[in-house]
Amino acid sequence: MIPDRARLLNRDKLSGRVPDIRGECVVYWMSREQRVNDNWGLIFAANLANEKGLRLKVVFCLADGFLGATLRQYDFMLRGLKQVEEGLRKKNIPFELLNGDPVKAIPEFIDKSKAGYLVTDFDPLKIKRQWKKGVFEKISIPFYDVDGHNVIPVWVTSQKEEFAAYTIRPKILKLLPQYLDEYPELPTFPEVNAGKKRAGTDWEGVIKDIKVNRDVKPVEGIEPGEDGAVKMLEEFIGKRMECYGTERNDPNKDCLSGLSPYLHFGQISAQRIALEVNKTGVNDEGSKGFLEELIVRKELADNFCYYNKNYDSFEGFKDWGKETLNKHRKDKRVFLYSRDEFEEARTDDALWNAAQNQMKIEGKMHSYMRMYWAKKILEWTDSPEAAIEIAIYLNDKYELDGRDPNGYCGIAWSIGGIHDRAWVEREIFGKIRYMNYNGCARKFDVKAFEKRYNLENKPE
Ligand code: FAD
Ligand code: FO1
Repeated sequence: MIPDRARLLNRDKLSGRVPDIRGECVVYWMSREQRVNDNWGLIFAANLANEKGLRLKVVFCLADGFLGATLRQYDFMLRGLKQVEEGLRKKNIPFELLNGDPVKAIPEFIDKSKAGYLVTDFDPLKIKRQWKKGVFEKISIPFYDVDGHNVIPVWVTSQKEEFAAYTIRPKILKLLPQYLDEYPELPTFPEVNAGKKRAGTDWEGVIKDIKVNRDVKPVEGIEPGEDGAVKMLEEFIGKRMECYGTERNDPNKDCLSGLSPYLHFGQISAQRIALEVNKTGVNDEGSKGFLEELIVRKELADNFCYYNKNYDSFEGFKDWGKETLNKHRKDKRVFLYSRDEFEEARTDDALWNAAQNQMKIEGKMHSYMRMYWAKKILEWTDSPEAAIEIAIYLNDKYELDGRDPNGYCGIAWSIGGIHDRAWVEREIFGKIRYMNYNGCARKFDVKAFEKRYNLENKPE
């Protein structure tokens, strides 16, 4: 494992040295990377445990209502975690599901289990950073975070907020040959590591009892967890990657990977996906375009959220974006909708309504429609602030992949021009890139898309 994938978070607090702790175990606090395979954080924790002659324990801390998540996302996540527990059992690694605020639950677990080291996943989101800071203040053992989400750790690729894809791409491409390496196998621990025989977690009970908004139901027909992720990847490589190059912007075609929910919950790693795509030996527009999204665009989104603490608000836009939107604040809006009207897909635009319904039914709006969808929210609300708030609210409530740096970045791109350039100035949008119905109609059969999502499939 390349050493800079892991960082000691409390180096200063520990006066710059890693003390030789006499704890009884290493704790891996799983959070963003919810998988057994191909997980750098888990590999790092396992190696540390073996090196120090300690046991290894894995915990996940379940927080209710995480950033507005509903039953839809919790159901998907918890069914994936069930597979994690089963996979770890085969390696004699005990798994424990903790509940409540991690700032309380993790230090308590550290004390109870007499842990010597704590390892967790890197995550650029503010809430995760607050959790880690809170834990950090309460513990005095070495505390590492490991970037198992990006092929190249965010802090290695760049030490600042990047301007656009063209500024981060050369940095990524230069480091990629070194970082896109095969994963070592996670070691199986001796039986004694498993500790006392415990009944497994009652996952159905957890799903039944968790206190979250239960109005947004789980999505039918999508298999969660590592098993589901592997099948989705195989299907994409075998059936859809070929058309990704030419037809990925057509929402009526099935040419996208469908991997974002799995990536969001860390049920598969981007590095594994890239390795498998490379193994096919296919180097056409489909595979190249896909790897650009999977690596360059995705790692740019993490860079944005890591280095820009206002990633989810107007304040996070660049000066040119703020200025141009400010200049057009008072422009007349032909349509103005409330959050409820958007949510209930009651706008006057059948294409927008269809996209909203697709998200509500399938938990995943097509990539191309996501841009149109967010830009129209800007056009039909009375301020960019209101637009961002509504877009984040709806995205995170209904998308299976919501609450992700890619989402905050996609919304900031659509509404604030982040990572984009200035375009011809027009009403409301100023110099922010504009999209309209006729532009969509030139690209794909909008009527077919509207028919698919606005008639008999419309949710009650
Ligand atoms: P594919 O095209 O098959 O791409 C493969 C992977 O590459 C994706 O799973 C994703 O990890 C990454 N990727 C693709 N497009 C982008 C992009 N534009 N930026 C960063 N990474 C990308 N993505 C989310 O994961 N969660 C969200 O909540 C989310 N909300 C978005 C909201 C808006 C307004 C916009 C414009 C984009 C949003 N995206 C979001 C980015 C993108 O639309 C989705 O990642 C993509 O639709 C997921 O489908 P897929 O996995 O089939 O994509
Ligand atoms: N991470 C956790 O560590 N604990 C949770 O209870 C939790 C809930 C959750 C619900 C929906 C969702 O979309 C994400 C959730 N995550 C949780 C975090 C997630 O794994 C990601 O790390 C971040 O959303 C983005 O990177």
